[in-house]
Amino acid sequence: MSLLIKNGRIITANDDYIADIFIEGETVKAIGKDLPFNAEKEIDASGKLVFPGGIDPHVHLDMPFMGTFSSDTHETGTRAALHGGTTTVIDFVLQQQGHSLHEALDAWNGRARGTAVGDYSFHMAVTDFNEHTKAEIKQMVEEEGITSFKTFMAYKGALMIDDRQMTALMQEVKKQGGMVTVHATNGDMIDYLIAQNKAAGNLAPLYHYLSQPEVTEAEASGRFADIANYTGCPAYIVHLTCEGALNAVRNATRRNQKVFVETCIQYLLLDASLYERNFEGAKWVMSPPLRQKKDQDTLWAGINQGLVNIVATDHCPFMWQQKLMGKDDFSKIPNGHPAIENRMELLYSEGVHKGRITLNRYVEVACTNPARIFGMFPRKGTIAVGSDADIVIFDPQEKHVISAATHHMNVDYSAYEGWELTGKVKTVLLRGQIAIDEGECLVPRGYGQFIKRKKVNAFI
Ligand code: DUC
Ligand code: ZN
Ligand code: ZN
Ligand code: ZN
Repeated sequence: MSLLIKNGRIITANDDYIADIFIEGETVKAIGKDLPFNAEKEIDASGKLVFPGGIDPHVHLDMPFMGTFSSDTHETGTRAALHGGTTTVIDFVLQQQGHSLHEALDAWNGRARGTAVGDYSFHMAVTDFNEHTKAEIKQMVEEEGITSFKTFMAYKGALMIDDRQMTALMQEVKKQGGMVTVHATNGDMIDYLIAQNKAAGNLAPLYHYLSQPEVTEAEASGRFADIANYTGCPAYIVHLTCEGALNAVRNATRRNQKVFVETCIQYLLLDASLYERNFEGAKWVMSPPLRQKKDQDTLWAGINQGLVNIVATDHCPFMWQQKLMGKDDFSKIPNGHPAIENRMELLYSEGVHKGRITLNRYVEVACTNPARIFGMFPRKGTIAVGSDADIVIFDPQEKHVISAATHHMNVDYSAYEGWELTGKVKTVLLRGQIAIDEGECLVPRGYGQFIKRKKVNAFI
């Protein structure tokens, strides 16, 4: 199939110009003014913005967690992502403690292969680092194209590794050309505060927030950066939420260390006052929790300072019935919120439309940096000759309202119900196919491909 997108305003991380894009098969073949090609299909993109497909490098699809499974499968989650202009996601494979990385990968392949609608890759979460796991790191990098290794400094007894394991893992990952990523919060402090609140009869969602104060994240972020600096391992902090944690990263830059930082859309837009709504606050029970307005300001500034490199979601949806598991005990509320479909439009409306970030910055943090940092660039994350034709045609004027009644995620509430946005995804291409057009998905279950990733270049 060949396709010509005419007269769109093409935005990449660096450029902003009006041109035509000629696509043949899965990739972009030519870009220029008045291209002299005949295509089987033409799309008039006059007056529209044309972005690279969004990349969300932090999602949890069909994940066993806290006694249940996140409610979007690889099929429903990637389809919803496409509706919102995200063409590639990176999902987390979770090693079970006492088991191998391979067993976990087999389980995730079993759920995602042949079902995902959009393209996807995997991070490998190492929850038990030992001699056997160590031997598997090289295989993951060399054979599976999985080059990022997620760690948890919290969730003791299920996911957490200690600093001894962290140091050893970083040494091995560095050697094999990978990157270590982290959920950076102090698990022991949090476990103590949870127990203290429960003992005092403080059981509402508000106490989820009060059990994970800013210091738990700032401390762990600094400790992680220090261990990474010592080992020389490329390092990335997922879902950074607050001023204290960003200051730990800022400090690391003073010794010329680069620590990559991801925040998530909810930490830019929502704050902890939502936990004052009694049990309704469970909709936003996630870890780390939402923070304060001053933290939102810090994060927006961090994006513009180049300290915050990526805006992801940590999409981890649960049905309201699942949230009710914690009706009488905040520590049993499954952690996570749905956003995979809303990220690109929320960030455009609240970021670009409201003048907080430029169009180029928008593409950089939502599309290009995720591809660069995680080894998919330039195949993904930009609009260029030879790149995959993953393209979003976007109407910057159209207004619309977010609602669970109209979203495509498999979850029965929206964390952004009633939000009025300016700017809407109109058409989405994934590897040259029209995947979404005017709210309809045109590619089948199983269209999504697993994307093998390259080794890490720490100096991007
Ligand atoms: N935080 C969440 O809110 N959900 C999934 C895992 C995590 O760390
Ligand atoms: Zn296997
Ligand atoms: Zn996390
Ligand atoms: Zn997560």
